[in-house]
Amino acid sequence: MKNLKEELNIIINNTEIFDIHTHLFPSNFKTHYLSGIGEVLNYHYLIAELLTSTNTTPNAFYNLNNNDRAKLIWEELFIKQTPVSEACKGVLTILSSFEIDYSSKSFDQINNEYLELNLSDQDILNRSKISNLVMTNNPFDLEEWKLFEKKDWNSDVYLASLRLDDILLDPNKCIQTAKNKIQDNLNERDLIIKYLDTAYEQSNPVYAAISLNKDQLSTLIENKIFSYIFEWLKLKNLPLSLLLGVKRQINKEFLLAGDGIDRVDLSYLSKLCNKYPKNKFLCSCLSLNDQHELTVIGRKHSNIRIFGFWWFMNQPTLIEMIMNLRIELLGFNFIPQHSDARVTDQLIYKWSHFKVILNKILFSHYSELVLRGFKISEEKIITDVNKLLSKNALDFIS
Ligand code: RAT
Ligand code: ZN
Repeated sequence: MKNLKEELNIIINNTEIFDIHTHLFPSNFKTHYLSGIGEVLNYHYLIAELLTSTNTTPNAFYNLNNNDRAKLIWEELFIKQTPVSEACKGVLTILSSFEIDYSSKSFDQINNEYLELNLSDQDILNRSKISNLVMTNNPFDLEEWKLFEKKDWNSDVYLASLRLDDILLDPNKCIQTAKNKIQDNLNERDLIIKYLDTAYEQSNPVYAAISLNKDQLSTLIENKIFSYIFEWLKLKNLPLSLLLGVKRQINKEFLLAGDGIDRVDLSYLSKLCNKYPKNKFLCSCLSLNDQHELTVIGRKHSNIRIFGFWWFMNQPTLIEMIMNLRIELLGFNFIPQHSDARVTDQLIYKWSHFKVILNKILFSHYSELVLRGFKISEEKIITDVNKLLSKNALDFIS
């Protein structure tokens, strides 16, 4: 085998990725598809940075149109300041990957050069080696759900997931939506289940998902509607993805950029795994505080699979530390990353940044095995990297 680092680099870059959690939509779904450098600059991670590091008020910012927002973010975060945060570096990774020389240029100049690239979503997926990705589909958002009335997009590439947050946040709205659709005299719980059945038939989802704060996690186990949903998920063999530890709107004025972290009690996660041993759970936690316990839970219950570095955890220093911990406790039996991309072009940076860390971490673990006389072959590395970037996720959802 050639130099291990080089070999790893080649294998990681040639392995196809299954991206298990995104907020992307196919390009034909024009009302929801986001792409281009203007949208990349409008990312809520960058909006939060702008609103906390400059004099721009949320009100003034949100009164601008998208183009002017992008312009302001470019001027404030990339020209006046040094764009050193992870979200800022991501923008620079995208521009430099297309060899756009952005130094001393205005947003309009960069935007024009970027538009000339004329990138399709498939161009970006190919470039990032994404074979499939999972969307976030809310069956109670009827505008968004119109996607499934259309047939002009590739449902083998863009896979569906049922996002169920609304059932906890606004059960009455969900019951009403179900009533309108089902038009039957069923009780509330049967209405919801029947509505989910319809949504399932329409979208063929690979999992259902819900994000939870502290209170929502600790009461999910006694939630009436959810006890039926767990049964339904089991019947469908559909995992439930738990996104744990978000506190929505800690600063309401920031809108989508205003969510923060909540302190969850992961003993409730263990209780869920025990109470529903035949249900499958995917799980990602938002706070660094929860990562050690989550990893231990991943060793204690075979019906849970840890995935990704969610949102505030998606920082290189944290990824390196926690991914090492996960490997030390779980071997390669977890799903190391998802992109959470909202703009298709973000796939480029989310995955290329992660691959650098993956390379470094795998190199150090393989080197330790070599020191102990273990033979690392090219085939072994290909198998491991394929597990990490694709197979573990595919196996768990199938
Ligand atoms: O990372 C994000 O973009 C967040 O705003 C959330 O969408 C989060 O990932 C979620 O799925 O709730
Ligand atoms: Zn997300």
